[in-house]
Amino acid sequence: MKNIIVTGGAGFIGSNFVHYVVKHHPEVHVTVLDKLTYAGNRENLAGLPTDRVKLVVGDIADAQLVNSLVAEADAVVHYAAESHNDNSLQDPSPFIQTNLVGTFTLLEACRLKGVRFHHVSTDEVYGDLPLREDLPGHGEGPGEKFTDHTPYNPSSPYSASKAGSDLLVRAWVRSFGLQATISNCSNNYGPYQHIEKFIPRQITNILSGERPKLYGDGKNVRDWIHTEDHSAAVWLILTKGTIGETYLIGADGEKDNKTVLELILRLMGKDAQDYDHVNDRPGHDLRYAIDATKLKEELGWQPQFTNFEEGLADTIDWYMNNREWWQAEKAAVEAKYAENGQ
Ligand code: NAD
Ligand code: TDX
Repeated sequence: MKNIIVTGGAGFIGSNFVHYVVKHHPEVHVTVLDKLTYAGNRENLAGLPTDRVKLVVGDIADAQLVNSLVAEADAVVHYAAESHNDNSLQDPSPFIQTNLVGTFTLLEACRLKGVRFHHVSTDEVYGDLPLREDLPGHGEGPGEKFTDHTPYNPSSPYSASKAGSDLLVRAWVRSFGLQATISNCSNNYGPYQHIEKFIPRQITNILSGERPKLYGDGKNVRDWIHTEDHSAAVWLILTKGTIGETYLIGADGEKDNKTVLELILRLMGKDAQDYDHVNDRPGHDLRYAIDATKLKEELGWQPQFTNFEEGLADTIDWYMNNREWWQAEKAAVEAKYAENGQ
């Protein structure tokens, strides 16, 4: 595994993975293929050694470009996607183009060249779970978290497009013998996350003197994992995972949105009630929760960043210390939300 392509490597999780590989695997050269959409930023790769990381600005749906890059690679790690649920409710079309047609284009290139493929996906393909308080026994029994046997049941155009891309990968494995694995991870947090997403939006609201915005009653639960733990899991699956298998990645980090927001406010020295309730997201998934037993037992993965409060405090520091990274975009992101009463 000397030459890898990381698609979407200038986005949030992809760039964290590139930093992780540069730090921990000195023998590896990374080619980042990224279109630099609104969510991609070449600054996310700043400071990395140019002899080990090369950025190619281009579209994963450009078959000619993809074929030429894949011909030189040992593996493709596929992060590139349209990734924001709220955007998919306003305009689904780029989600279909990038997440489905783009993934198809990469799969065809890897099939033709016999190249290893790892597909990065989300727990949202499984739909949602009932809130623990609504479950008999309070949600501790089997079947009350997602496993790789949970039926697909996506809710939004975003999650449906990711579910479709996962199924394409499975078909390419079965029908063409593609050397591929899939991982479905829970909600990531950490540096370089776009300020449209929940945690950075609230931190940057507070830093800009605006009130944080909570959708609905804030009871919806997300299963938070630090992006560094996600990167370690993806590397392990890429190098040691069983071909054709799906691994779920999660760090037992379930928290409702209200709790997370109140913690952010407290860590930033504000009154924990100092936020607005805004319009809920249509079709808003109630709860995600991952059972990562397979990844732990088969590949020996364990999350390292399990102190959420500490990880959140570091993330807050990162946004405080990197204002120039987000400030220019803040007003436009908020104006777009305001159009929907959010
Ligand atoms: P992001 O939106 O921050 O980054 C996406 C990157 O892909 C950007 O750099 C963008 O420029 C690039 N891109 C978009 N369309 C492209 C195209 N057509 N060609 C080339 N590049 C393109 O997303 P993220 O949050 O870092 O998510 C990365 C991946 O991880 C996605 O596949 C997402 O589904 C998955 N995932 C995300 C989370 C999460 O919590 N954010 C959780 C589980 C899985
Ligand atoms: O301002 C907000 N207020 C709010 O209450 C925003 C932006 C979000 N929310 C809520 C909605 C969700 O319940 O916070 C929760 C998290 O929202 P997002 O950050 O938009 O994430 P989510 O919809 O859970 O999806 C994320 O995790 C799974 C990523 O964006 C996806 O790419 C990934 O697949």
